[in-house]
Amino acid sequence: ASKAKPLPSYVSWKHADSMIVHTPTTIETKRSAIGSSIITPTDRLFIRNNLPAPSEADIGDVNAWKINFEGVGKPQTLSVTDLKQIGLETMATVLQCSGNGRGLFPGKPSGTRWQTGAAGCVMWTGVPVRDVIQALGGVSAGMVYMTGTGGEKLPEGIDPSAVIVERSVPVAAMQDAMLAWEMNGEPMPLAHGGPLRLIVPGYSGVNNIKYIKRLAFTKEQTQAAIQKTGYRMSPVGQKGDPSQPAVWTMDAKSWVTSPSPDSGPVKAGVVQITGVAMGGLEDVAKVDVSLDGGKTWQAARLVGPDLGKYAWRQFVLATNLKPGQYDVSCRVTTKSGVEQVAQSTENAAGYLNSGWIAHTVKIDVA
Ligand code: MSS
Repeated sequence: ASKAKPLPSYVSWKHADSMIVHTPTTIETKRSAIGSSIITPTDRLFIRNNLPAPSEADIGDVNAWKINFEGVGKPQTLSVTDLKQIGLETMATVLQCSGNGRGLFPGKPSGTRWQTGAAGCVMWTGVPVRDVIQALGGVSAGMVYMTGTGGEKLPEGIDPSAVIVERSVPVAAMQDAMLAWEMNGEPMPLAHGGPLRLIVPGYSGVNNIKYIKRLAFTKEQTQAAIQKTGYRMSPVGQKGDPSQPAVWTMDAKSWVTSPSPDSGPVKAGVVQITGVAMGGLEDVAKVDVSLDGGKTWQAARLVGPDLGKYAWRQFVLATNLKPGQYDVSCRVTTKSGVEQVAQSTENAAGYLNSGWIAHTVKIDVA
């Protein structure tokens, strides 16, 4: 393993021992550091920025932050203060980078070699998008996509569409979406998208626009490169193009968090095998655990309160382990009976790796 890199200054408040710093803009949570209390502590939540995050000086007064609404009955610019008057909701969702698990694909897809830690379960507070849109006279007729634009300052001398973080999702995703100003009980940290962030439950990380400055209902997907050619399920060896599926919704997925190779040796005797499980767009129904790489399975117990279909569940299996080596796997099944896949099809950029085989951990019990 290479020498641990220090946390960059804009996230110096993160819990260093829990994090793996890939680059200053890609920082993941160690497999064993995700915790067992469902919600991922903010100082342990992963970071992914496609552009450098704005500074406090760039942002100014957080309540005065403005967002433009377009493609609605009464297009308007509203401040965070205005939004706070319209409505209030709290919800938990899994925030997971599209590339989480990329480093576990057998090939070598380009991009950060994330393991399991570009994901967390977060409690968001803000206003439901549908309440705002209702106040603005509803979505204009014929609109097919909801398009969010990030408020970063763009580097000069480059075609803005090549770098801007702007994503389109199907308009139906608006029903459960939120404009959030609070995260895990605190004002939204700048690094995670404060003053205002779009949360699109069930959709992968990139669709959850930070520092959102525009929400538009549009007939077409944005022409921004991050949508047009980026975040596409491109076959290995091919470039991204609009004919390939966009990286939108997440699949059923689970992984063991403890024991884990990064949490030290395991003593023979009773071991609590724990992990996290998500259903994508659906509730988790059950999680099975295997100690022999998938030959035999045992039902785990779901732990703690159910925070809704967009949150993850944590699970535990107490088992007596003799000294030896074990291939520990887990597999989630959703409410409608969809089982986590054994293997995700590898794609050029290594997106959406949900296969349980690749997420298996080898543990040594002594
Ligand atoms: N937003 C903005 N504005 N910018 C950027 O860069 N990124 C993405 C999202 N959003 C961005 C945004 C991504 S890509 C992700 S994952 C996320 O975000 C992350 O988050 P955090 O808070 O954790 O950092 Mo992948 O799919």
